[in-house]
Amino acid sequence: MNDILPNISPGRLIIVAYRLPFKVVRRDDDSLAIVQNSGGLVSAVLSLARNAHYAYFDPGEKVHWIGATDTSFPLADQSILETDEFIAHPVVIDEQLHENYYEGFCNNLIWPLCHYFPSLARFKDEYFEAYQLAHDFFFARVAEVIRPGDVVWVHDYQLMLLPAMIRERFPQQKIGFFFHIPFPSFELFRLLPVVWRKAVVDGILGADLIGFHTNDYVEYFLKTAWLVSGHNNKLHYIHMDDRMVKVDSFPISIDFEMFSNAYSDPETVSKRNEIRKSLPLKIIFSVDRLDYSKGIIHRLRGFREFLTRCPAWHERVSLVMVVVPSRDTIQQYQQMKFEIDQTVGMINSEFGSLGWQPVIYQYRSMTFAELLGMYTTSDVALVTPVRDGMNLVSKEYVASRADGKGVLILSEMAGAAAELGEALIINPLDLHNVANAISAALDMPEEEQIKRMTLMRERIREYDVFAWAVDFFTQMTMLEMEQTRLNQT
Ligand code: GDG
Repeated sequence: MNDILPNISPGRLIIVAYRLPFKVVRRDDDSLAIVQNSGGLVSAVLSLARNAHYAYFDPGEKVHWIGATDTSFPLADQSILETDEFIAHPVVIDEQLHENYYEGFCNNLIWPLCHYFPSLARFKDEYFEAYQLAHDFFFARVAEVIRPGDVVWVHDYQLMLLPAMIRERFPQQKIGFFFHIPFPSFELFRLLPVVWRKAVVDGILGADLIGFHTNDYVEYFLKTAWLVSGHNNKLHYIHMDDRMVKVDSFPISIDFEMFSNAYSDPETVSKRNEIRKSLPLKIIFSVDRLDYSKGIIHRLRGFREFLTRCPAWHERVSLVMVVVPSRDTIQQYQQMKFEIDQTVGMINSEFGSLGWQPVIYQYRSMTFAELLGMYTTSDVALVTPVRDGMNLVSKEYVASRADGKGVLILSEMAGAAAELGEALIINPLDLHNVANAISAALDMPEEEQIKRMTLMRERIREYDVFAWAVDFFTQMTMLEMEQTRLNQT
């Protein structure tokens, strides 16, 4: 990259995301250490920083990560805030502020609006005040850390005001922004009060490069930027007074090789044998966090419809449905869980027998080995969000099927559907459509499964999470070159 871009001098990479990707552990000698969480974003960032050929960042520098901590983080001991590759900068937000900022503005307003649940959105002045105030805390950390030449990469809906705050104080800084959830159509976005929606759009436009998962989200954002802020675009470029902003799609991905290699990992093999022994039937698998956007109830209704229509499959197939606990202190989520529990009970009591449980339902999280065991054993993965920014579970299922077998049923409302056209694409709200897809998946000949899987695997292998991150920064670099050229003319 340096050869191609001799004039670009590498700076440090500063990630700002709502959460720090670390947990605190106590060592045997009682001292504390921070341990990196695993996760797509962390791996992608590390690969960028480690790749010496990719000279956008200074390889001699650690990656700085600014993010909030949970209360277990021992702030007094600053010495543990550094790992071999990261320097963590904790942002401390007190409980009351956090309640209105994160639970309030982020999760009671932006999340439901962006996932097309406007009836669940709560509009409270104190939410927006807290959202702004919380940004001051994140910004203070950025201002402490930042140096000329650094690249700041801001993530997601919890930090939409931050790019403009950084731009105002550090006009020359290179700033990227990535949005992980769906950006909704203007008809949804316009429900935000006028001042709030303008602050949000102008906040995001503080970045040089703005990334979304799909072209649809890009189009919705561009239209919103025009209608809310009067900024028009030409082929995804917005010309501000003194600079250029680019808006584009970067479909986030996964570490393909890790999932693919895990197929033959001894731990996965042993889990697979365990599962096959205890459940010698066809297996349909689903796993997601407890959330109304994930379409868990719709999935159950579709499965029930399938059982009603296809008695020949009774006693021969089970749906293994894992729901990972999330936000379950909130009444709305408790209610949702109650409805799921009830629906599972109804299906099992209606169709089950002494030797057969149609839905095997677990409300817990799984270890990575268990997850891989399920991915690689399941005949069908049933992924039915009613709205999802991307959906990594669908990509992980495909990547882990190194045997080429298995069928993915995927909601058209997931960002991933734009890339995984060989899946059986369904509308999760249409239970007949879901039921038909389940039946087609269970009947699909092995040859066709392999044909579809192979195409999807190749696509994910090619554009994995590392390619995603490189793509983002390559575009940042091109933008910078273009800007330099324009400044010189
Ligand atoms: C947001 C957007 C977008 C889940 N349960 C267990 C477990 N997981 C892992 C999966 C997967 C991840 O969590 C879930 O990723 P998703 O993409 O499905 O969803 P969100 O968490 O809602 O993420 C989403 C994403 O950001 C990235 O931009 O795709 O649309 O909503 O990696 O494997 N992992 C383990 N045990 C579990 O029980 N080990």
